Amino acid sequence: MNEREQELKNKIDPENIPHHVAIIMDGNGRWAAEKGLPRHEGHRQGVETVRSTVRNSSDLGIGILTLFAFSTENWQRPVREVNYLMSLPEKYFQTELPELMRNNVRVRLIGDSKRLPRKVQKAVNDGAEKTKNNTGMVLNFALNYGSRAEILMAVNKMIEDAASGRLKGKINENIFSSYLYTAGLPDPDLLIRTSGEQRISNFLLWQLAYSELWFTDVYWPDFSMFHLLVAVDGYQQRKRRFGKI
Ligand code: V0D
Repeated sequence: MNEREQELKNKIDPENIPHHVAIIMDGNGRWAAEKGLPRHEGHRQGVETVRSTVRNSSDLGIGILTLFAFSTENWQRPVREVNYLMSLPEKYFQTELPELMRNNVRVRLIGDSKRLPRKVQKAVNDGAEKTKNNTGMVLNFALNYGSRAEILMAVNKMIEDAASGRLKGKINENIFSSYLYTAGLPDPDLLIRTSGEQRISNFLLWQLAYSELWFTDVYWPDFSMFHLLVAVDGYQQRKRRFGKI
């Protein structure tokens, strides 16, 4: 950690770290375009930022990190770009599995993974399987994820379960949550979106109902420990302000 980061770190209350942080990792393409590089270079650098952010989040004591890696809308990108993106999960585990094990990180997936290419399904299932007994931070990758589709999937499952008698009576918030991909996980305390856009973009619509939203202009490949600490500090300041009222 550099001096600027250490200074911020000292400001942060270790008792009040957001337990669940979700991130919309935006701006890889713009980062590459500004440097005159092809888009895939932005994605490649984006994976490096995933690596460092996983380590930094775990070091900070964040309990759950949820990363929006690929949305159901991302299929509309050029085929070559989609193909490149689909190679990333396998590459990620090839290089990162030892460190994930060392840091005791458990990988989980949210989204409609059944509709991903076979080799991607295998890579992510293997990664989740190999890390399933780790007891440290939960690293949740949202892959082929869309929140409205998730809500409809949940509704349709509830209809099915009601018809077969497995689900009885009125549906409350807890029952509804248990039908979502995020079943068993607490809602995010903090959502971070990089690259200047201030939208939720069909990400965790139900789960973000009470979350603090933090937007930064920094492109995802440039997102560092410093920016994570700024976001956590901002989160803590907002919480403190609430406490005073
Ligand atoms: C590119 C920025 C890690 C966003 C981050 C398939 C776009 C880097 C993964 C990954 C992507 C996903 C699941 C998993 C392990 C790793 C990833 C995609 C894109 C889309 F189990 N980075 N990453 N997946 N990028």
